[in-house]
Order: sequence, then structure tokens, then C-alpha cells
Amino acid sequence: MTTPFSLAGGLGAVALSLAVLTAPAAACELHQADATPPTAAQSTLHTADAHGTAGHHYTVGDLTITAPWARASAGMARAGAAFMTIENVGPDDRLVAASADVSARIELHTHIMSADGVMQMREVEGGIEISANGETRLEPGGLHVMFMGLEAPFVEGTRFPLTLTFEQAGEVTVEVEVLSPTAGAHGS
Ligand SMILES: [Cu+2]
Repeated sequence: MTTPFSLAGGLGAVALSLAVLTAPAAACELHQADATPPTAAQSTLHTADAHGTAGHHYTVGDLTITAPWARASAGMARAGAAFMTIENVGPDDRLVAASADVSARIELHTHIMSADGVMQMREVEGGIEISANGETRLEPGGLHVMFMGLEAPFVEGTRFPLTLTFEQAGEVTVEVEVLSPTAGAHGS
């Protein structure tokens, strides 16, 4: 039997989740001030949720960047990495640079398997290729934005601005959300 109590609880939960989704959406619109208003297709991205957080997204030119995130630092680690999905509805592009105030140095990295079967990180020469009409994933074990010489550890629940420079689409500043130290482990 459905009691008024449980019904009210259910509505409360819905209202709460809507409120949680509203904050990142507002941030998106701020960054999209000069772009076209969000379309129905774009707003469905807010439910794309690979890591238990609202999938905030940013648009620049033909690119949509979804849910930039980083793992919280473990212990005294002086390095960190950021991940995101970049969707391209236009021609070939390239992520050529990233900048933020959080570390002494930032590089664009990938992982390669060495001859003796050990995964190693390498800087991507000439930047990360963003293929035409496709989706490029920066994820644990693969492509990532690398932060070396962190000014302070990445703390779970905080965010920091990261400016990405694309060869064609230009520059966009996204907010990187710091998730738990084990976030994304399933995807590595
Ligand atoms: Cu790296």
C-alpha cells in the first residue's frame, strides 16, 4: 500500500536530483554564452553519467566536451590526470594544449605498451587527434591530460578550471570535477 509518506519521500528525491542537475547546467550555459542555446539533443547529455556525477558539458565550435573529471590524489602524489569525452560533429581537429593553475606542468599523454609488456605514459606528439564526426575518449589507461608537480593534492568534491586549446575549434575553459581516488577504475 502506498502511504502519503512514501509518496512525499519520492517527490522529495526527484526534486533533490533535479536541483543537483541544475547547478552544472547553469555553469554550461555560462560557457556557452556566445554559442547556440542548448538543444534537446545536448540536454540529454546531462543524463550521460559514467562516474556517478551529473554529466556537465561544454561546447566550442563543433566540439562537445562532456564530464571532465580527475581522480582525487592518493597520499602525497605530485601528479594527476584529467579525463573527459570529446564529441566532434565537424572535421578533424586536434587538442594541442591544456593549461590550469594547479600544477607546474601540463602535458597531453597516452599510454603505450612497451616491448616488455609494461604500460607506460608518453606525451602525444603534436597533440591529441580529435577525429571528424566521432567521439574521442580521454580515460584511465588511455589518453589523458597530465598534471605534473601539483601545487596541492586534488581533493574529492572540488573543481578546478582547465583551458583546452583545439587547433580548429579554438579555446574553451571547462571545470574539472575531482572524484574519488578509485573513480573510473572499472573503465581502465
Ligand atoms: Cu600521464
